[in-house]
Amino acid sequence: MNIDKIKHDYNINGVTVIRNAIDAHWIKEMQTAIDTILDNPGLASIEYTPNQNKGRYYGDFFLWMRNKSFKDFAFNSNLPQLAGKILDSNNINFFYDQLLVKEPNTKEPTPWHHDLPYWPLNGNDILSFWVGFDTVTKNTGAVKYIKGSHKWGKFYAPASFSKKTGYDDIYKRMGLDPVPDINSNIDNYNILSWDLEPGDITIHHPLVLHGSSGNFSTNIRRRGLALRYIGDDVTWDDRPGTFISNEKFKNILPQLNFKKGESLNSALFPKIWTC
Ligand SMILES: O=C(O)CCC(=O)C(=O)O
Repeated sequence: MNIDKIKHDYNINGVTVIRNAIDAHWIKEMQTAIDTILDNPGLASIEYTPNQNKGRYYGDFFLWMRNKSFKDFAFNSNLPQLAGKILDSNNINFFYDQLLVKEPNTKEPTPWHHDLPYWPLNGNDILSFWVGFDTVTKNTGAVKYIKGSHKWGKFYAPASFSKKTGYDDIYKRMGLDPVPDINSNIDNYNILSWDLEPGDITIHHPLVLHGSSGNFSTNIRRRGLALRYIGDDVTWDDRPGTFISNEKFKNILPQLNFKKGESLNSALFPKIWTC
């Protein structure tokens, strides 16, 4: 693994891929863990696919708090150290994990968005790994990224992944410009996307625009997990309209009580790596 090249590509493009980054034993353990979660949805989980549609787009958050395999993977795999090296941080805290499963025949896309506006955070030392636990292709909803968009100097309003989740109203409180209509002008954008085998990962910057199509396969699943890590310069930001304003998050994070400018270092966002 060439860390300098990974850092270079991540910094220039806002996203990069690493092949064979995850050991096979994690893949097996996590496939089982994900299926357990799918059978036992959590308090903050969201079914993005409307009842009348085929397929299933399932979202869930902070899995590490209720499943030992998710916690082990997030804390004890090679990912925290990799985050530290890419971000050049002395310490890495875990922000949260987010499950994004698109079963076969799911037509719901993930809208174009960038992540930071959803989060009560300030800082640059933040990254997400996207780990696929199936073979992921364009047809099954491989995530697409707009090359270099993390350097546009934009902070777009969060886009709601589904109309029925209650987020639409929350996100409007921010008064930000919406993400432009990228799909109607797709030729104007430089899109990066990779087919992935289990074990491959992508790494993306919190301001790079990204989204995905549905899973149009009739038999191949798309089980994806995004893991968000934060480094040295990250502090709490209490601006209104971030995802924690949703009642669902109050169910799973009742103890949230940070003030603007505070470090997140705590039992909720634990320090899991030091250089
Ligand atoms: O899995 C997807 O479709 C979108 C992933 C995403 O938005 C993220 O990893 O931040």
